[in-house]
Amino acid sequence: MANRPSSLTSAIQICRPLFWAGEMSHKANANCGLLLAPANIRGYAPMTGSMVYRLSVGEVTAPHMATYIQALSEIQAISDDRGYNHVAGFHGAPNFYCWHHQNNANTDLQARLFLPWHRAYLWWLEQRLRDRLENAALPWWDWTLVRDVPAIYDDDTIGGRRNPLASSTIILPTVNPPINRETVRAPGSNPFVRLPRRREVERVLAQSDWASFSDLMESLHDRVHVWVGGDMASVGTAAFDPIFFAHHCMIDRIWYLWQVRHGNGGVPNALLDLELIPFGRRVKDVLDVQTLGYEYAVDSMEVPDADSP
Ligand SMILES: [Cu+2]
Repeated sequence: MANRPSSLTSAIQICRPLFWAGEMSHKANANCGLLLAPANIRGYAPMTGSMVYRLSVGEVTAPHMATYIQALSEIQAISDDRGYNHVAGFHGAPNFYCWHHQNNANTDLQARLFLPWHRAYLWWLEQRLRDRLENAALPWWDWTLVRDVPAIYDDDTIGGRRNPLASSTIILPTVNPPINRETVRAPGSNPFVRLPRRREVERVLAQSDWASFSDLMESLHDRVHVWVGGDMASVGTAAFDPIFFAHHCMIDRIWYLWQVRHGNGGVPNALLDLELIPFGRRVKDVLDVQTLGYEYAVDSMEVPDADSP
């Protein structure tokens, strides 16, 4: 599966959760809006010109990783508001728009915006990537299966060039003291924290009400930040480490899987109209991933190219 013969066309199979498959009923699958998408999608090209398929973090030879790496290295080189450094600053320093544990630095409001705010955040970064390469999509790091920093995020160089997945340069001249350095990690160095296991995720997915699900997700999520360590362990700098987005993509995907199973019914009405600053979207605008232009392709497999002899 990892090595894709070039004579074969990759097909992305949608809506067939792999490791929660046993728990997914056919009814849940049938309700999944993803069935609007054809079962076989040639290559990774968006079907409508506006949809991308998020896949798991793959090998350096995987086409979706090559596209992602190219787009990411381009936006890391941009210093204005289209660039990675600027977007990373939305989460932590200098702007701290992010929501964790019902709090945000910029308001006294208490609201369970962790999942919707971060979904809008990922979407925002994905748009900046897609400004460079239309097919670029965030990959997710499934830390229940890959129990270490994925190799592709660990290598200093890829193809003789700087690896944009390994680090980024934090440039924060206006914070006190100013920061101008590469991000760092210390994976697994905290003896009190381990990466969440599949059964823990399954337990969280079984929660049927929004509040319990959101809170348990958030604490699983916290552990991964602490496990990666270094900049990831601090809200102020976490998003400057490119692995942040692979981790949060996994979180967003689990929310998506929860939505397939439980719907949105439990999201309180009071939450739906809250604005997700600075993305110009409200909670109700981010409940359906398709309207944000992406899907989670859960599995990929090879099928013979119909056009090849
Ligand atoms: Cu986080």
